[in-house]
Amino acid sequence: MLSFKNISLLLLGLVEWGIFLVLIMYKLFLFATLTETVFYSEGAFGFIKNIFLFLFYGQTFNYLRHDLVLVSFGFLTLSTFWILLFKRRIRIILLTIANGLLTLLIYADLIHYRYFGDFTSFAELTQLNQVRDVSDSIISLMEWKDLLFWIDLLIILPIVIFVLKKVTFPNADRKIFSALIFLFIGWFSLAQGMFQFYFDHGGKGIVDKMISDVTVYNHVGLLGYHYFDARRFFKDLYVSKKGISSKQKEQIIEFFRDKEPKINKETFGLMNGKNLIVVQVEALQDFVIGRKVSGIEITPFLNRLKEESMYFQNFFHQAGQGRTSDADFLANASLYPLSSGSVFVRFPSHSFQTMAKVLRENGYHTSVHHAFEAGFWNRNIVYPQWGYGDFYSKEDFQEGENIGWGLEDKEFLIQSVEQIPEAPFYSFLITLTSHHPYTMPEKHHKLNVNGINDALLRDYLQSIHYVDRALEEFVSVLKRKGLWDNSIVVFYGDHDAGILNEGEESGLFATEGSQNHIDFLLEKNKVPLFIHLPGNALAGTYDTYGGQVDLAPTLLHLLGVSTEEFYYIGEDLLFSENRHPVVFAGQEMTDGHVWYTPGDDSDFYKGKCYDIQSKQQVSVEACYTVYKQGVAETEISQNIIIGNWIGNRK
Ligand code: GP9
Ligand code: MN
Repeated sequence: MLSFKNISLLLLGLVEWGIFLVLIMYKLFLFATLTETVFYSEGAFGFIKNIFLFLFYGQTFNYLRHDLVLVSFGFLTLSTFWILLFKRRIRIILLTIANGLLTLLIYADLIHYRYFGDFTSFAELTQLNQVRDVSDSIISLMEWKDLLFWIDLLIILPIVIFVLKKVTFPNADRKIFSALIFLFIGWFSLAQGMFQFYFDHGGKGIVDKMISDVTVYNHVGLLGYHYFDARRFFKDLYVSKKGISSKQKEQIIEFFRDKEPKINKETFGLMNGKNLIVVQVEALQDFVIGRKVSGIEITPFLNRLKEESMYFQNFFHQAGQGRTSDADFLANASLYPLSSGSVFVRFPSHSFQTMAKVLRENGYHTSVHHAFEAGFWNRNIVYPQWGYGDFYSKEDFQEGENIGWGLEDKEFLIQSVEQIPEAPFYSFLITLTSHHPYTMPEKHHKLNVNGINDALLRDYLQSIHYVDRALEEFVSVLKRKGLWDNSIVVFYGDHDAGILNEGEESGLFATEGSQNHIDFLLEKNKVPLFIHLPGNALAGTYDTYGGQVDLAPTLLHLLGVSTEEFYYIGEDLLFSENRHPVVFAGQEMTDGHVWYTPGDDSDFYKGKCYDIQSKQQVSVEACYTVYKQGVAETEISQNIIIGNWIGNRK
């Protein structure tokens, strides 16, 4: 009977489930608000108003992606409708647990977003043991207002405990009928939202290429993103078991068959038999080079080094979510990293033509040094595979002063020199002191940064100033040991520091006051590259546009190892004609003439193209050639990685 009483009872039976849905939808909205993504600009009231207008008048708005709301609602309903099949007591317990778990996921995404600018991924969840090591960074990323995520649980938990203890529910309180209705509603919302995503917004392209996690989120919300991320993770697992398709194999072969050999004949083999020392410096960006604060140079040592070595002033980091590990992969394997997750984490056992492996085959001794947990980024699994004879990690270093994440760089670098194997050798060193959040004890603050308001920028500059001195001491030890004059010594930054905001104090500091968007784009990913050769050979400032992917061919060519037959995407930086583009994570790219920024899906024409010289936006067509090549290079890299191309060829 459809009496008033019956309807009321039905609704009452859905109360806790309804509350759960509202709370999680609210938290997803809160997430968007705090990260200033998608629909935040309308505020909560505007958001509700827009949903209302959409539901009753079919009006859609740019800022209200109705599919985004539908997908979130659909996922929530589909994943929890079955809870209605249980008796009320169990239902309440299950919903409370589901609320706790989803809150944890959304909150982890928030913290992740604050640091990395995107969300946690399935591949990272399998690496949760690393969380312990980053607890300091995580705490610094928390804010008081984040309590809004947890406050409902703080209120609900005592109520739940009370209700479960004191209240006896009637027996027949299962909601089979309601569960079925909501199964249908959930499925319908999800299907509707997904249809929109696939048909109206290029969803297939977005998910297939996974250009960026944020793009997926922009269309299908946080839960939708997690669904596609998990789907990709398991697909990868399957793909890497099975290998790549024969069409993809042909593409790889064709790509390298058509690739022009680019060797600078004058510099090839110039450093035959010399040692190679590569120092990857944590978060070192280029805007600090040559700059002063309160009349003091930020990097006095590197500024002097500029005169004695090759300094590339248009060199960029190309790391993605894998951060330090991506930079390491780019530099050592000359392939672009994955669009999501780290190669170290997702495919730690796959083979690559790494510099260590190649040089080892050429009679070099090889070592890698990093004073941190050996398991971080799976290094303990990856490095032996990559051809390093020795991996020196945290436990191999004697105790010294700890700053930030661990042993400070001076001690780290000096102790590393002791560990370096006998000549000829290749040693790869990864520094750590200048890691986010860049805080150091006061006594190490040697710059006067009083004129700067942005606390993070202040700490960053102090930290880089400190590292500059550490590098100076490192070089003086190399000189004392006679290594400076028979080694190629390389310094470069692993990735941006995550501190530059366009138009704000930090961004303006980096662009030296320029408000031009192009100036900001250029600075944000630029890292310095110094290649010092014995006798200051080839010293000078180079304009060539290049990135980390170009390091291995450049260095191997100097050492007289040809990479012509290698599956390397990079090109010798000393060969300056007709170069390939610099491609960034997220598929921005530049060739030094134009700069392409993609739109929010994979459609080339939705992107923006800028002319670097005139600093003006130009017709997107002007970026087409660069885009075509950049996308091809990225796809080839991904297939080589995922298909374990090098490993499977043996
Ligand atoms: C720690 C270091 C961390 O081992 O690699 O670097 P990150 O990837 O966080 O910049
Ligand atoms: Mn790093």
